[in-house]
Amino acid sequence: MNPRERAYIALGSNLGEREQRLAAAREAIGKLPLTVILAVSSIEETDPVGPDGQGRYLNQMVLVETALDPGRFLKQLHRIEDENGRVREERWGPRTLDLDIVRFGTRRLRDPDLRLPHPELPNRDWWLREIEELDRLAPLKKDED
Ligand code: PH2
Ligand code: MG
Ligand code: MG
Repeated sequence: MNPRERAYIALGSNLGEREQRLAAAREAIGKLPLTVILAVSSIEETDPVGPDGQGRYLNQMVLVETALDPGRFLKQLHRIEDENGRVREERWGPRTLDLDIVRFGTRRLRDPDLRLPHPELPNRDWWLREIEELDRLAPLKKDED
């Protein structure tokens, strides 16, 4: 088994029953194989970044420990998005559920379908707040990285 790594997963919804979508996502993430949820941030309502005329987002972040690799983890997130009515349309357009890997251990990846850390991390102040909150809720023990 791979060593377990800490991954920060961003949840977002700005279409339909937003709170229910986040709840469904948390539940589905909690059921992923070789994965446990370490902490869950508060939910924050944020102004949409992207095309005009879309609703505000509910955003939240989940910290997990997983032995899945990033590619397999991402596939599982896409499945959860699909099961929650996600339709892939315009970039940064409205969506029922968006699940993004923000950080995955200390990995740096520049694949076309997965970039780590997420390139938007410095531009999204709510992500920075959520990471801070998660690190407070689940501090690293000595000898973990
Ligand atoms: N996600 C996007 C595009 N715009 N805006 C907010 N406020 N929150 C998001 O999660 C978000 C966004 C695509 O990843
Ligand atoms: Mg996103
Ligand atoms: Mg996404």
